[in-house]
Amino acid sequence: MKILITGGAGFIGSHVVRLFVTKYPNYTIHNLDKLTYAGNLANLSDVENLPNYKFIKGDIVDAEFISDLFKNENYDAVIHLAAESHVDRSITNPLEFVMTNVIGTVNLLNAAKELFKKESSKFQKFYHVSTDEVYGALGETGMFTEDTSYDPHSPYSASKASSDHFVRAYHDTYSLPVVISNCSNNYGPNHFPEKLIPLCINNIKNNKPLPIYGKGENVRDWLYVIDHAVAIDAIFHNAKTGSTYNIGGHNEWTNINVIRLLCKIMDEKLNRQMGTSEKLITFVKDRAGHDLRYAIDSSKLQNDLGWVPSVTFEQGLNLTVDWYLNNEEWLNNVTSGNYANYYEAQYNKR
Ligand code: NAD
Ligand code: TDX
Repeated sequence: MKILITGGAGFIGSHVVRLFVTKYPNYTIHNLDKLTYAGNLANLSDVENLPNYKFIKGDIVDAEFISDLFKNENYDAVIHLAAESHVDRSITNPLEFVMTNVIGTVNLLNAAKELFKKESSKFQKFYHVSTDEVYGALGETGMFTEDTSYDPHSPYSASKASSDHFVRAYHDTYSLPVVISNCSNNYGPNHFPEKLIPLCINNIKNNKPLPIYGKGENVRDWLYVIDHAVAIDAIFHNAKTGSTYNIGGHNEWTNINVIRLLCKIMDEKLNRQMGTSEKLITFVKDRAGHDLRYAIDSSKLQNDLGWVPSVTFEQGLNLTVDWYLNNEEWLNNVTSGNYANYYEAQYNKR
């Protein structure tokens, strides 16, 4: 199979690309990424020379470029992860999220549809990677299932919900073979340090305040990123066309308890007196429209495809902290002012 993975230089995409190029040496994997601030080719330096891997720099918002790419490459399948992904940025600049997450997705769907309707077409799957945030917020109880109605609250989740609707519409209208998964919060190596966990790892390391929105009582359901990549592999290969799967690890934590656990792990690893890092916790103004609680019911995925998470939260957080402490250069590069120029220069050298 020749598969186009979009957003493969980002956090989750890089783990998906690595899994596919190493596990399936007979597949050809093209990684299409615009290399925004969140895209980083260093995430894939260990696999970039494999013969079945190719990087393509490009913007999914550019309809003509996408259409030509599909015509020239005649893909068998797409796994679509490219997106603007940070809720706080969507509050500041919603239009960028509409462009990439909605228009970009529709451009890919159009190109896939054109390929699919050709008589000689081998196109067999458009896999859209989405989020649990499309379902809105839960109260104290209940879980999101695949049948929960959409009720997005942030510009980010509204743009992802819109893209999900377009994907389903292309299935129902044009018979495009699509699959969607909606996953809970990921954490792990290569996570950009604007998101809660890597931000706090970086700040604890540098003795900076840990900004907790509101009272820290919001609940997220955390999943180790490699477990998400493994679920995507299982769904890509086994899910029925037109189906949806929720992905989550039954692992709900309030934000304040996540950060307390992180502080404890980092005190141990940095040989600091227990309790040192917790003193950095600082309660700040709440995020606008902050969803109270997310929780995913992933029993369909577990029952149909036998997927289960491979690590507990404590194990995953330990692995994550180890990765950040062992990859100082990566962390320093992405947090330095020269970051964008640095990676553009790396790319131009290739
Ligand atoms: P990320 O922000 O780390 O990476 C996004 C990638 O997309 C980057 O490499 C970026 O350069 C690329 N990109 C952005 N705009 C582009 C464009 N116009 N054209 C081409 N490439 C572009 O995001 P992530 O956290 O890895 O999320 C990946 C996908 O998974 C997203 O669709 C997101 O909605 C979804 N998701 C994320 C989480 C999570 O916890 N991070 C959970 C569930 C679902
Ligand atoms: O500084 C912070 N302080 C804080 O209290 C940040 C950045 C976040 N938070 C809170 C907000 C959330 O309740 O922590 C929680 C997690 O925040 P983020 O890491 O920004 O993630 P979230 O908004 O939950 O969205 C994430 O999960 C679903 C990803 O960024 C999305 O791309 C994914 O779809």
